Amino acid sequence: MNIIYSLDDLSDLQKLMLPKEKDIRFYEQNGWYISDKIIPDNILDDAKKGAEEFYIGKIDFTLKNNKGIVNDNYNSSIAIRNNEFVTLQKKELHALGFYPMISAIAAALARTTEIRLFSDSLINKSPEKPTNKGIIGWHSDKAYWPTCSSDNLITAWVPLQDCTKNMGPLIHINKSHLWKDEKELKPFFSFNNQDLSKFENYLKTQKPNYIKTLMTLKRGQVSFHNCNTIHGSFPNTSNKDRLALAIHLQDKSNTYKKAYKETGELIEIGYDKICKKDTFGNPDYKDVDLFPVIFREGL
Ligand SMILES: O=C(O)CCC(=O)C(=O)O
Repeated sequence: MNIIYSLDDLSDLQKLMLPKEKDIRFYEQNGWYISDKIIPDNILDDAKKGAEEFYIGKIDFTLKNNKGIVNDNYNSSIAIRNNEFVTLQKKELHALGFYPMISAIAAALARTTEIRLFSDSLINKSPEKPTNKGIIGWHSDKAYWPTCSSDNLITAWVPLQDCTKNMGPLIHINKSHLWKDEKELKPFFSFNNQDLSKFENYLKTQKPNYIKTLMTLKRGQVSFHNCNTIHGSFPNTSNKDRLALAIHLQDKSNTYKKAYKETGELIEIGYDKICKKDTFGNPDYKDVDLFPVIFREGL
């Protein structure tokens, strides 16, 4: 199942849609980038079908272990359903998550020659419910990955349908990846926090010029964000589900590094529990089964 793609796998038209130097600079300055329509309809149609099958328990490949990962069941009173590592379990989601244009763009933006999977999340945001609005709290991905040595990991967010403003699109705070060392921001971060206003009130006083950008994308477009970019999303007030696949990607340089809680306790993130160990007994972020290479330049 694991093919390593290179620029040679892209058509001439696809190569023209890769980010130019000015786009890469935009990404580096703002912490996010939106692609053209790069995913063909058939891949998205199949992925939607694959997601529906995944949700009723049909999978094509079994993970060796899923004890540390998020794997929500359907819950009628909760608007968000989040399932990780679906690209390694369902072939149509694999085809979407490993679509070569995604990792080629990620490699260009991160100025790296290799892209490896770090994880993925299939996120369904239903229309808001009386019991749960389905907000995704402000967070940076890196806050969840203190054991990663690199600040250059990148996430591709792929909505499986047009994502309009009322569907609660992903929102990035421009340039917030540059605040990565500001420890006072960290207590606000939580994917599950249903209160987006507390952090915004803080920003209004501490970063009065902050700008939020909505990833209102057309089906087939992809948004990319740096692992330190602060993002979240508001409720889905439409009458349709907002289904999206987030693919978290490692740049070539990323390795495991030991990280500690304030109490001195060693931090173990979920993926550390299921990946192979390296020769020193540490989590191996090059484990070919969990973190396969997707793209390598100049194969
Ligand atoms: O789908 C969303 O609103 C959040 C996705 C997310 O947190 C991510 O792409 O890293």
